[in-house]
Amino acid sequence: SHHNQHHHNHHNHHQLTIFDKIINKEIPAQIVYEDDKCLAFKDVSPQAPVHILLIPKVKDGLTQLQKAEERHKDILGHLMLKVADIAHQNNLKEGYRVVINDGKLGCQSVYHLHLHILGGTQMGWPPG
Ligand code: DGP
Repeated sequence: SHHNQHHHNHHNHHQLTIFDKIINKEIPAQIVYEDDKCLAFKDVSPQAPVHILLIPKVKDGLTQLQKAEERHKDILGHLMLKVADIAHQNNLKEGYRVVINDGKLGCQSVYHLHLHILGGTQMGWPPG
């Protein structure tokens, strides 16, 4: 039923995701930037010549952007401010795309907030 599906998703959103294993170095990833608060690594299924995911190391309920609350302001600001550094380090000097897929209709598949940084080619619009 719709109710059960909702309950199922709600439950999943509080569980660990594959990104926790990447943060904990339990599975390998091509890490391009790391500090005490965040981690950036190459997407395993790149949708552009450069496709990097940028994530907070501590999820703290930030399964997706629409769950953001006041307490997340610092980490959200930190992520936003790191995008340009990471993009420039990966030679995206003439521009790039930053995407957050939020929820089912946004095509989100991993419920640990992440920014996609895409580039290395002319991006299209609308994204579809
Ligand atoms: P989204 O659909 O917005 O939730 O994006 C999740 C992205 O995570 C998707 O582009 C593929 C990527 N991804 C999933 N599993 C792994 C993994 O194990 N390693 C890496 N590097 N990326 C992954």
